[in-house]
Amino acid sequence: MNNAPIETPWRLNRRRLLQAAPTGLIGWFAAGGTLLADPAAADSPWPGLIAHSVDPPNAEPAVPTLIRNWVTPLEHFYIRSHAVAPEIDPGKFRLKVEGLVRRPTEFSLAELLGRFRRTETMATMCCAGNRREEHSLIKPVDGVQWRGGALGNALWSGVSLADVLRAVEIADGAKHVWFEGLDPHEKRGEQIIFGGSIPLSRALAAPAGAEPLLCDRMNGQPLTPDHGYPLRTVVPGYIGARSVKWLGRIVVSDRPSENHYLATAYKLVTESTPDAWSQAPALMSLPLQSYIGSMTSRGDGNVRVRGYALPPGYGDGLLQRVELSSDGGTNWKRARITSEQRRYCWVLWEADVPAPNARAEIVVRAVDSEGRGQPEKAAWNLKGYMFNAWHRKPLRQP
Ligand SMILES: Nc1nc2c(c(=O)[nH]1)N[C@H]1C(S)=C(S)[C@@H](COP(=O)(O)O)O[C@H]1N2
Ligand SMILES: [Mo]
Repeated sequence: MNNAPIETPWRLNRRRLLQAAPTGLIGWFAAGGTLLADPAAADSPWPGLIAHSVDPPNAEPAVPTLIRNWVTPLEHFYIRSHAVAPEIDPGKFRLKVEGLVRRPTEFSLAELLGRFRRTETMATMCCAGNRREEHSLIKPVDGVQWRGGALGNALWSGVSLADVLRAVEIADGAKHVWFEGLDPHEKRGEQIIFGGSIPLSRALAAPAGAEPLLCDRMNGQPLTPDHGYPLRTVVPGYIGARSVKWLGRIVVSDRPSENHYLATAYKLVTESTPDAWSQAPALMSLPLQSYIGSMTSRGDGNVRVRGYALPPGYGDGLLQRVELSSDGGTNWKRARITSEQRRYCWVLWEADVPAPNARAEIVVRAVDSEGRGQPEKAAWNLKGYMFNAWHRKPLRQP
């Protein structure tokens, strides 16, 4: 990774944007609008991302940038790692598949990719900690204070996890599939690795085009070191933590993984007691989500609002509608979906809503395909996961 100072794309973009912007947008800037304001991007070693930390790498794009594309370009794809990316020699790399299987196997990359059909999955990866910054307004929690950019949509490609599991012949009693990363790091004085598991049923049954993958390519390029080179899992609809990067071992088991990131982290608890941690279920499916990315004054009393919405990871993984209010939730206006719509993929939307005055607040909420909406308020939890309250954004920062 290049740590040298760079001319930040943020400064370039802002200047270019101002040059190219329609007058309405310049008016919005001049009026102190909140569009794109992102000082932290200036210090980031990743062009295109706001850095929260460099070691380990944690960075997210500014949301106005993120929502320009339905398929997220790599330079704007968030990075969430618990350790610096390990250096892995692709020639020496081996994936072990073992546990409750009749044919435990060790695959080289070439064997894995040569033996199974190439499979593509379009899916949105999203961190369970996305929007933690807002969650911390209820009561502060530790962890990376993600804004609304800890997600990205990509075309993942590799081999189907189900194909590999069938080839090694799953034995009786198998219920869970463990994944282990090759990224040892220290946690409370101990060396641990990142890992987790998913139910076997999820690994085996998935709609075509949304299959969990052992993935070596992202948007047509080899995975970058930060995104898990040479191999990672991708589990559509599940929290990002279940998509294990730098995958080194798969274990089929009758029980969930005992790895820290499955057994103790990524759970909703309100107090840190052994009982609370052991009793809470491990988080899997992503919650329904929506977010306002940009607001542009139209000069006619309306404001054009753009953003994203993410269907939940349960059910059919689709959305019914996205709606906005500028009067605190009395009247709602349906947004136009401006992107493709696919299972477990986000949508981009836009809407023109009345801006009654400069202090007005715009609110967005999404509704899933079964008619369930987002909560107006979200419950606090110790780790600040799964925050999906209606997103509110004042037209102008006070
Ligand atoms: N081995 C390993 N896999 C990992 C992680 C990690 O730290 N180590 N982070 C997880 C988390 S919390 C998320 S949200 C996603 C982020 O994937 P990305 O960095 O490619 O966006 O990777 C997951 N897989
Ligand atoms: Mo995450």
